[in-house]
Amino acid sequence: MKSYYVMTLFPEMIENASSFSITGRAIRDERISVKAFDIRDYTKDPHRHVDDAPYGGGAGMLMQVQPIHDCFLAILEHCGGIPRVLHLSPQGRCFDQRLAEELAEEEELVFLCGHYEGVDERALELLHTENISIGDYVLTGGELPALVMIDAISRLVSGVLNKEASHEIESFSNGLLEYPQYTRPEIYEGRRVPEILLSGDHKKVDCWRQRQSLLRTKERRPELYEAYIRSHPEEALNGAE
Ligand code: 4FN
Repeated sequence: MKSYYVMTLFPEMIENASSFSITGRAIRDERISVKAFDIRDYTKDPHRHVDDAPYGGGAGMLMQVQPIHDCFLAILEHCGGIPRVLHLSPQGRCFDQRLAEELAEEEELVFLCGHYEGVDERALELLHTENISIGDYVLTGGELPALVMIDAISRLVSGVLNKEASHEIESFSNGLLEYPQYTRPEIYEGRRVPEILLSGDHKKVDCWRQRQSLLRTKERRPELYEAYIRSHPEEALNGAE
């Protein structure tokens, strides 16, 4: 079983969100475990404070090193090895499918979620954190990024998806966007499902879908298209589209 430990000031946010859908089932099936550790439980401050003003002045508060360090030491007690510690941070390397695949191989992962203006630098040094970002926008904390990562990673863990779904993983993560998809009814407000999808000719359908994926990716995510064509040059669209 893969174990994911989340150091956070809002443990309910982690436990609640991961109890639904595919991650929820994976937890119940004991394929993964997601445990939130409340950093506040480890403070030695009589008023249970976990934050303080920055040395040198400036706006806002920082998370203090002591509760984070002691929380981490408590997590280590549950770990078999030395886990990678991922600090969710706008200063991080961008999280992508390739990193999700790499992290899905790890038996244990620790996530550190920041709040306020961030974390005392010494906590990051002591925990040997790797900074990871989910994208360029301002957030109020690292919990949603940690949940995004756990969602993307867990579905890659063996046995978490059903057979049909895991068959789709390869095509889903080949680096192209999905082709347009349709379900019943065949006509809605005069809009028909493309004729080829009703033809029953699976070869033609596959061919149409692959071309639609390439067209869409080139149009909507040109940088993903360029990366795909570098590894599959024979599939390049000829430009007459
Ligand atoms: N964000 C930016 C620049 C400066 C600050 C922020 C910002 C939460 C603790 C970090 C944000 C985005 C993606 C964690 C943003 C992420 C966070 C993330 C995050 C509170 C301090 C903070 C230039 C990116 C807009 C707040 C840019 N992925 N500070 O959001 O934790 O993981």
